[in-house]
Amino acid sequence: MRPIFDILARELGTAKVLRDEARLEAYARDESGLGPYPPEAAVLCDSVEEIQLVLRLADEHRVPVVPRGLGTGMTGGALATHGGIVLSTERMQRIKEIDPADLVAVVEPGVITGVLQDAAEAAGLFYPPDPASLAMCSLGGNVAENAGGPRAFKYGVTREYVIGLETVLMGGTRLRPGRRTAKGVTGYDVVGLFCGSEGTFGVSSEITLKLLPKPQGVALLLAVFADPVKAGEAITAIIRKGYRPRALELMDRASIDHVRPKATYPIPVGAGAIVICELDGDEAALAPAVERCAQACDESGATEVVIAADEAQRRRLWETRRITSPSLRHAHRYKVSEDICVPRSAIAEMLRRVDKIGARHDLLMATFGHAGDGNLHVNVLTDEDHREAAVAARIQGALGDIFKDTLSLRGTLSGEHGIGIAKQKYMPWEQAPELIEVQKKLKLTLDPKNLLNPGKIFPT
Ligand code: 2HG
Ligand code: ZN
Repeated sequence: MRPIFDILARELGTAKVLRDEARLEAYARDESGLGPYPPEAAVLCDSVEEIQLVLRLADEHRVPVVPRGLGTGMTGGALATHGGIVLSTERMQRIKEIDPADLVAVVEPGVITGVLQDAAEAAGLFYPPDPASLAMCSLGGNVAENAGGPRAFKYGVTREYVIGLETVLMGGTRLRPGRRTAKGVTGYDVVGLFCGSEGTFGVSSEITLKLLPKPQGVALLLAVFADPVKAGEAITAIIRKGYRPRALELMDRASIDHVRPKATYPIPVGAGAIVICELDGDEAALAPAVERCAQACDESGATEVVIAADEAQRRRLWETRRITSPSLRHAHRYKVSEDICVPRSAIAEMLRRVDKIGARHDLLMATFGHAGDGNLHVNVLTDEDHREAAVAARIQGALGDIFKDTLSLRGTLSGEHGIGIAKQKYMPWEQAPELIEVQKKLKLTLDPKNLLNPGKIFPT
């Protein structure tokens, strides 16, 4: 047994240093479906000092450390593929401040995203980033993955809200990059660099977030189309007209049909695709804005447009949208979720190609997600044994085609889930060797022994 675990147990107490197989099970998986990769120990930190201790000792003893929020990541970023320690910030759940004058919140990394949103709203404020897992993901994980969600269409992703960090490097050095002010260009944008670094640069111990005033009103409409391509064209039409809903989502027939029996919102039967369009703003401007979007959908061939009657109905529709991913995972023996992103003008074309890819490889596909951003969750599903060579080859063939088509349309491999271990082999398809090399050098500048979340993002 490595001596570091005894030292950690002595310093932090055995309750915070988990070693037994049964307890480690919970830290061996995430939402990627990859693994299991049980770590040798999971250390549950309560403070920045404890994070520093773990990273100092791990560096001295040359033990890999994998930072973990609440394990909702979809690309294996929080998996201990190289053994070692999983450092969990799940217990650091304090909202330290919500300041309506400075328009900031200061939080510990284990705060659940939805909990911060509710607390901000209770103070008349607004924290926009809304990953679908908002009821069970943490802000530390959101920062590491630069998480996004439906409202990114109008408000952008996590990086746009993280203005300051306290973060600990491998070896234990504590840094406080960023600011509390509305603006600031002192030095490099180190905060921006850490957002989306997938836990390979440092472990956040405190996050300062920008808040907005809470929008006065919110309204939602749902438009039904014969097929996803038509829905994609409607989305492009709304964007071309310069309308600014806060979310512009799509669900295709496979996603809708799957989720309908569990839906708390009655999705029209026979829908080939739906577009969910949510708007916010001043009450007086809202009704005409909804009307304009509804008309754009009509003109693009919607067979039905329904406006949510009240707040309860609006919430029910989002619940239905949010359960799509976990529900598909439970229903199928194998699910791999992609989160490609294509330029907005190419949304309909990508949907056309996805349809062909499913047919070509004889695989069930369900596509949904943040289509207004061109960010499509193309889910490849099968009930066959995905470990069987022929099935695995079909799945790999489909994924390869999805990425090839995405890149040929000038898109990108990942719009919100990151690369992790799920997509690292495709990195050279998108990025030149020089660019990958620069990023690897950057990583080694911050972590010269390559011990913090090793083996992620880049091809190994
Ligand atoms: C969502 O938007 C999540 O629901 C998960 O990003 C997507 O499972 C998926 O494909
Ligand atoms: Zn998503």
